Amino acid sequence: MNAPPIMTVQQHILEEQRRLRPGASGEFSWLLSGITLATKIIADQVRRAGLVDILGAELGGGVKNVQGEVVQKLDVLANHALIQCLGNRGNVAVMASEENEEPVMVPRDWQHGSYVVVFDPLDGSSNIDVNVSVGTIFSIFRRKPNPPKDRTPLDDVLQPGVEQVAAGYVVYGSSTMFVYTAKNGVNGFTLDPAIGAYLISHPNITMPEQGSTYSVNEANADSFPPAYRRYLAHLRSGGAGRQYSSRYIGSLVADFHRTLLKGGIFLYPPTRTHPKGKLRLMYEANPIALLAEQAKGAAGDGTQRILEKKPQSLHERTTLVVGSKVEMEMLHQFLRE
Ligand code: AFP
Repeated sequence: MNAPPIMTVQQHILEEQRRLRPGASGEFSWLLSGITLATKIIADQVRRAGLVDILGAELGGGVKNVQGEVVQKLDVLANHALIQCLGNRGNVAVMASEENEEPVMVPRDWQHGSYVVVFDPLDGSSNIDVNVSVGTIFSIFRRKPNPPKDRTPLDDVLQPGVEQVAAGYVVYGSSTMFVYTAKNGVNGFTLDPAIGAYLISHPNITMPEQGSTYSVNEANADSFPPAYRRYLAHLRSGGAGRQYSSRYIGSLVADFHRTLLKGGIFLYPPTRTHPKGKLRLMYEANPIALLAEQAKGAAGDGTQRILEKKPQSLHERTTLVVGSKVEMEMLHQFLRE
């Protein structure tokens, strides 16, 4: 009987809560189970993307698939799954999604719901029709105490990343993996499709201090600020003490997942077309930054910690650099010079 214990994500969350916050109401684990449920629905749809006509560009309203069902774009479907599964937990007052212009208020729980969940339901979805990994990213906040009478859903959402109580992602890759932090380290769970449960597969993930991969869209390199260009040339020349490879999928969850497990650095610097960076602060950079820091890596925008940025709007963009300690410190040296 030397086999490791089978531990589901639900069990893990409950045990962590019992250990760290005895007397916790269980509300938080109930909320997270809404996310795991939604992501199992999404994983199932992603697996079938080639079979039912739901992949690729929007086909227009009213288009039917072979079963005569109205075709829904996969990211719309993923958004609905999360909104449905979180909206009936009873403790989520506000949700905000990459797919919705404005935050979504949960009318029934607006008064007493204590959580705010921000998500990108299907990040990297432009990769879906070429069978490349995509992901769901989420970030959870508590609602601010003592709100003004006229508080709006947006007031609840616009909190800096340091206020996150948990964050994570699911990568729909060669297997489906759920990776999350509740600010007590990072743990990874792999979906066992036979029993429909996420089982712990990567306990206490720690980013290596230095990796040997950098990840950046090099087609934009001519318009990166000079310090970024010099830094990348330094890595290529072996100046960081090892030979680097470049890996870029163009799907943040997949690119970060590799960086988290193998170390190295992911960069989306300012470019000519996106002078303030391309990635979204609230539902891409913030959750990824919390995971990176909890795994002993670092994340910034070139000048400050991502987690300290005060968001001005829900869909705000930011530069993002995230990765291992050594690569991040070296980058900051170049940016300071
Ligand atoms: P899509 O969801 O439109 O595919 O965008 C993906 C993304 O937001 C992020 O997942 C990638 O890291 C980044 O964009 C890729 O951007 P470039 O195509 O400009 O490299």
